[in-house]
Amino acid sequence: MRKNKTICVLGLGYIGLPTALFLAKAGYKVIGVDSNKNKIDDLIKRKFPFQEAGFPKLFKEAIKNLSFSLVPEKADVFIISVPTPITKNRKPDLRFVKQAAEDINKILNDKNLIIIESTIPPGTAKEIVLPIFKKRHKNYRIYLSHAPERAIPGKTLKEMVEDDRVIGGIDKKSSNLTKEIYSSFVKGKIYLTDTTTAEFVKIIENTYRDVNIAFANELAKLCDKIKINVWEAIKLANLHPRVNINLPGPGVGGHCLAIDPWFLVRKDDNGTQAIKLARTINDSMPDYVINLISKTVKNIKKPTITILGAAYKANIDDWRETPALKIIKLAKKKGWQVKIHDPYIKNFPYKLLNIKEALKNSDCAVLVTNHDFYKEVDFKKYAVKNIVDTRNFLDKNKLEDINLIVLGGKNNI
Ligand code: SAJ
Repeated sequence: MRKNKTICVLGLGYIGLPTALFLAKAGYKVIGVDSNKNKIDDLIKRKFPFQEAGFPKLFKEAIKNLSFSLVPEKADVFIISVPTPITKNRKPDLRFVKQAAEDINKILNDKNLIIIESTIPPGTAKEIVLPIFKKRHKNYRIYLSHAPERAIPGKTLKEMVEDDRVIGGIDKKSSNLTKEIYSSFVKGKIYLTDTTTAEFVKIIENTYRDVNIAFANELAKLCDKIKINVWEAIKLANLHPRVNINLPGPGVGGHCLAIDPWFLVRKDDNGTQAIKLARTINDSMPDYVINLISKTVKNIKKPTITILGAAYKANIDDWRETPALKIIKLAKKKGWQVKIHDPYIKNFPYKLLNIKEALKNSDCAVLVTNHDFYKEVDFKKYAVKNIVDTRNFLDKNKLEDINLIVLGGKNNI
């Protein structure tokens, strides 16, 4: 049965590519589509655009049912997995989703199923995407659904298989057809609903986390003022059976938490005060980190600081929306010299140095990303005088004689 179906996956990013691989491994004939020629050329040569444990093995298992193309080809099922960024004014930018729908439209057949994986504002499938198909193919029976993923970068392959999923179709048949496709590799439960609810659920999951982290960041600033340690306070509060506060940090990065809440805000600007405020608090953290660094370098004329970790979170090479970029820009604006190190990132807008060069003659090392790599660094060997630890990550016992400021620790203000 599966072998008779062809699935065309549009957008081979962090989710589209593994989805294509899982479906090909399950026996579907899969065409992976991306407009980036270099990416397609690399994939044909089996070079992966990002690092994830298990990728080469999965690729090997999938390859016999897999082909790559720069443009969509005729298929039974189309999966749209393209980016949905926000504009400068923080409005949803649905350009890529609309383009994907237009591209599919040119080759669409009666009774095809279109699945939107990309995170989209509530109402998009029904109000924006469906009319694109209906306009051109008035007499077609079109099946359409939203099947958002929940996998967390760093554990993508594991979570794509194990997580429960929510699928919303424009009708029951669309939901059921989509469930059948995903059941080929998802071991978690699959819950069915309508498209707008599925769109909403995906976004409120990320917004919940963003608001929770904003609360933690606000507590960190407060603890600096009243001179207690926020990390200890949160740990103790979380012992309560119904309290689960996230951790503070240098700000919220990644393509999800920093973006998706705006999709809700733009549905009702006045009715989403808590969500908006959370975004503002999280966006303010790089400035707060700069203030902490300033305390350590205030007597130095043109200080040199070292950014440790440019990825948006630990042990991955993804730097989309990373708070490190904002910290670098703010530091440069102050006239500081900035050196940057990251053990995973290959290409970054600024030059990356090895750890020795990065820490040489540095006035302050700033731990931005809690990569395990930094646990092993001997800061004394590199004669580091000041450290700002924005994640409460470094082992204090190894840092005696170094002036250490922990975000949300005591005595910072
Ligand atoms: N962060 C904190 N404090 C915390 C947790 C995270 O400051 O306690 C920061 C991280 O350092 C990072 C940012 O938040 O900069 C986001 O990281 P994350 O690990 O919270 O989430 P993402 O963006 O990698 O993945 C999220 C996940 N969503 C939820 O956990 C609700 C993932 O399950 C989604 O699939 C993914 O978004 C997505 O693609 O939407």
